[in-house]
Parts: sequence; C-alpha cells; structure tokens
Amino acid sequence: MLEALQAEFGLPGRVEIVAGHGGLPMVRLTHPSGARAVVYLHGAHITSFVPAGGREVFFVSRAALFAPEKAIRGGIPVIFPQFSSQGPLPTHGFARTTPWALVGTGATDDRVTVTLRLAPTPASAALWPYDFRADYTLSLAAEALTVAVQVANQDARPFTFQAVLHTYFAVRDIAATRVHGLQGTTYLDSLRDEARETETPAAIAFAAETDRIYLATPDRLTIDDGMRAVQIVKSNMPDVVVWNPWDAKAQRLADFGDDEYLRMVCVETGAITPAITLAPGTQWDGVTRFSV
Ligand code: TA6
Repeated sequence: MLEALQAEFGLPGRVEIVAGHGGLPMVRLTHPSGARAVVYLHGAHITSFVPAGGREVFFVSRAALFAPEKAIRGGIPVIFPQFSSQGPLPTHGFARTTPWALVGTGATDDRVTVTLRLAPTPASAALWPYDFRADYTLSLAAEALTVAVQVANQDARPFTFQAVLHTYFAVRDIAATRVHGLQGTTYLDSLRDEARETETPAAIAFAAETDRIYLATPDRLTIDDGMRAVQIVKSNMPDVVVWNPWDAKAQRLADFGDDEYLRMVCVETGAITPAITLAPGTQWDGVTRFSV
C-alpha cells in the first residue's frame, strides 16, 4: 500500500509516504526552508512540526502507543464528532482512531500541502449514522503550520457535532509556561462539575491539574515557556481547552510518562459549546495556524 500511495501522492524531496511507528503509514512533509511536519493516516494524527531552524513544537509521549485501536498520546488528536464524554460516543469520538484516506498533496516554493479525508465506515455508521465527509488539510510553510478542518453534511438530515484540535505542545518547563490571550473570557472548569468562571489573570500559569473549556475566545493566543513563544491564530474555532494532567493523573495514564506533565501543555482549539448543527448540503470550516 505504501508504494502505491508514494507513487500516486509522493513529491520528491517534499512529500514522502513511509512506514512510521508501529508500521502505521505516515506522510512526511519537507519544506524548501528545511521546515518539517509529519501526519499519520491513522486518525489524521499530526505528530510533528519543526519550523525552519527551530525545534519541535508538539509533544508526543515517550509511552505513546501507535496501534489501530488507540489514539496517539501527543501531537494533534483530531476530536470529532464528539468532545470528551459529552454524548453517547466513545470519549473524544471515533475520528482519532480511524484511518483517514490520503486524497491530495501539493508543493510550491512556499507551501507543502496534504489533504486527508474521513468518510463513514461501517464502524462509525453504527455509532453515528450520518453521511458526513471530513477533510483535513495541512499547509506547511517555513515558520508556520496551518491546519484546516472541513466537515460536510451529505445526508438528507441535519446533524450536530463537535470538532477540536487537541494539540499537545512541548514546553521546556510547565512551571515557566504561560498561556496568553484568554484574560476576561469565561471558562467551564472540568474539574469542578463545569463550574463557570471568568479568567482574571493576564496569563494562565500552571501549578496543579488544569482542565478548562474557554468559551467564545479571541482568535490569537500565545504559549510562552520562557525560551520560546508559539503563536496560535484560529478562525471559526470559538472554544479553547487548556489541559495539564499534573502528577496524579499523569500516573494514571498508561501511555504517558509520570514526569511528562512537566514538559507539555494542551491548548486545544475547536467548537464545543454550542456544538455545530449542519443542515443537509452545508459545510463547516475551522482553521488553526501554529507559528513561532
Ligand atoms: O481535552 C482535555 C481532556 O478532555 C481531559 O479531560 C483529558 O481526558 C484529555 O482530554 C485526554 O483525554 P484522552 O481520552 O485522550 O485520554
């Protein structure tokens, strides 16, 4: 299969389809500047973005499992059509544990792109009986990776979904890490029965397990670990989840090192509350751009 995908979609020196961890097919993107990115067909899971002359932006656990039925612990899990346990589906939905199809690649002097597609499978249809199509496009530039999600309703009925890029960022030290851009917004505290609070400090700091859903947020955020600032610019993704498991929960996660909470933070962008309802024949588009 890899040879056929490489023959159809490979672009010499720009796009390669190879066997990744666990033998899972992965697409390696290389920009003329030297910037690199990796996405697995499994779950359309991005596991790496290294800007030109820079260091890895995303965190992947050393204990991450690369297996068909498991979500990869790190990078960007694609959460669709359900966030967390906010419905009857498996936690965080089925998109992150389903193989996506490679449908397109491209390369110009300043962009290398790949598009993956998820359509209903017998397993997904048994859980969520709607005719949907989800397209996921990565666009790699020298200093930025842009991720676009498009969900189309090809059914005769409306359907309602949530969509989140559950992004794990690598940080030098969680104690020195701040998230800027959410001051004054309302959040639901997932650790206190979704208690509704207002973010008052200028920046979010971390000293314990943190799990919050920020609503109707500004489109520009910054994650600064004291050595590097990662910029997030998003559109049509109103909600932001900020999560660090801290020590006790880290120990309960089998695919996460006990000490790894010290070197990661999740800042997730998407549409959670309210969920999105799509009429037949319409589509939803959400975009997030990561840059340093
Ligand atoms: O997005 C935050 C969250 O919902 C946390 O509550 C935590 O459960 C995290 O996602 C990871 O979920 P997972 O199912 O990947 O272990």
